[in-house]
Parts: sequence; C-alpha cells; structure tokens
Amino acid sequence: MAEETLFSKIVRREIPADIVFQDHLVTAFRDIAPQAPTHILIVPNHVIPTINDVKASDEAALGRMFTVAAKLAEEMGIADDGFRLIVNTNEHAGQEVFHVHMHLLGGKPLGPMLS
Ligand code: IU
Repeated sequence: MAEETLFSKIVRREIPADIVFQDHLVTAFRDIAPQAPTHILIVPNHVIPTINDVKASDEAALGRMFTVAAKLAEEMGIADDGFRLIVNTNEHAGQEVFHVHMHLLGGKPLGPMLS
C-alpha cells in the first residue's frame, strides 16, 4: 500500500479544497495555483505514486479520470474550444506531488505543449 499524500487528505476532506466532483474512484478539485482560467486536478482516491506504478487493478480509477475530465470540460464550457490533459511523471516532467493527478487545463489558448 503506497503512503498517504496531501491529496489523500483532500480526498478524505481532512484539508480544504474546492472539490468539483467526487465518487468512489476519483476526486476532482481546483488547483491551488491555477495556470489557466480552468485548472482542475483529477486524482484516484487511492494513492498511485506515479504512472510508473500503475497496475491493472488501477484501470477503473484511471479510466474514470478521463470520463470525469470530459464531463467537467463540458460542464465548464471548455469542451468545444478545447483543453489539455497533462500527467507529469517524476523529475524531468516536474512532478511535485507523488499521487497520480491529471491536470485539466482550459479557458484560453494554451500555446505549444512543450517548453
Ligand atoms: P505536478 O504535476 O505534480 O507538478 O502538479 C502538482 C499540482 O498540485 C500543482 O499544479 C500545484 O499547484 C497543485 N497543488 C494543489 O492544487 N494543492 C496543494 O495543496 C498542492 C499542490 I502541495
């Protein structure tokens, strides 16, 4: 079992966050330092430290992250103009929190993907 993370505390509502969706598999909340007008993090409720650690038993939660991203993009009015989904992994990608999270970014033109 992977160690608890700050995002585990958000999932359990032990620390405050602006949660926009939660079910038994995933939780979505607004990023504390938004990089775009819409910036949501979607996380599995259980800890998976990085994409390097995913197992077949994680597929339900990982799949739900995409369906929730699509649902939230639609609800937040960014689906048609477009949005970006990012999952950073380890140092070269700048991963800061070792609990897999999908960034949902939109609400403005986002420019080239790589910098
Ligand atoms: P990264 O992919 O690990 O670099 O992204 C971590 C994100 O988590 C980053 O955008 C932070 O602003 C965000 N975040 C947050 O929303 N709430 C927190 O308490 C902490 C980080 I720590």
